[in-house]
Parts: sequence; C-alpha cells; structure tokens
Amino acid sequence: MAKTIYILNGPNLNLLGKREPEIYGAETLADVEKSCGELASDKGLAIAFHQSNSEGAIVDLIHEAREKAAAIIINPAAYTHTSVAILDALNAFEGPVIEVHISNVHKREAFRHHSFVSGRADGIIVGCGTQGYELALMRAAKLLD
Ligand code: DHK
Repeated sequence: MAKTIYILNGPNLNLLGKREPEIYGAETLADVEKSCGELASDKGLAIAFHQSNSEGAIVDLIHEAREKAAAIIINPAAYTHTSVAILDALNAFEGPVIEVHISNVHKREAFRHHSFVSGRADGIIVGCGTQGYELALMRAAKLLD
C-alpha cells in the first residue's frame, strides 16, 4: 500500500488565491491539493490534505498522522509563530516533518521571523510560493525512499 503524507494547512489558508494575492499568489488551496496529489501519485505516494482555522483541530490531525502518515508537510500559517501545542504534537510524531511558508517570512514583519515548528522540522521551504508544497513533497519522498 502507498505511504501517506499528511499535508496540513493552518488558519486563513482556505482563502488562498483571494487573500493578499500579492503575497500569497493566485493559486487556490484546491489547486495546491491537485498538484500535490498528481506529484504524489507519480512517486507512488498518497496524500491526505487538510486545512483548519483551529489550533486544536491541527493538533488532532497531527495525532491522527501518528497512526496513518509516514511524513507530515505543514504550513501552520499564523500558528507557526505562536503555537507550542503544534510543536509538542509534531515532537510526538516519528516521521519526517517539512515546514512550508508560501511567502518569505524573513522579508516580512519581525513577528514572522520566529517559528516554533522549525526546531522540529527536518526541512523548511520558505518564499517559493505555492510551489513550496511540491518542493516539500519531493523532499519528503526522498526522505522516505
Ligand atoms: C502564512 C500565513 O498565514 C502567515 O501567518 C505566516 C504563511 C506566513 C505563509 O507564508 O505561508 O506568517
């Protein structure tokens, strides 16, 4: 059976394509899910793609990933900069974790420069637009090889 990669998205990413397109681009989250699904199937992998505006729901998905996923790709969005709960949940996951940010957070406000998740991530992709998800998937596939 194909290994599954959980791709998790935090708050406001449901508005991708409509929200501040000059920062986050014109692609929607459905577009990202489609391109990741195609790339994953080329690599013999499966994806489970989720978005939530709620911190607890993201923690619950990471717990679910402990049983169901070989790797996690996560864009925690604003929770990147605030959430010890998401960091703790990721620390309880044994497989590779790749952190993604669509924008270059280091070119933006100072409060976006710190990530709680980076201390756990096996790789970080920043500022590559929505292509960052595909790059993360390629890296996760390599780590699972
Ligand atoms: C997305 C967000 O919603 C912001 O809160 C982060 C991240 C950056 C991104 O670039 O994907 O600061």
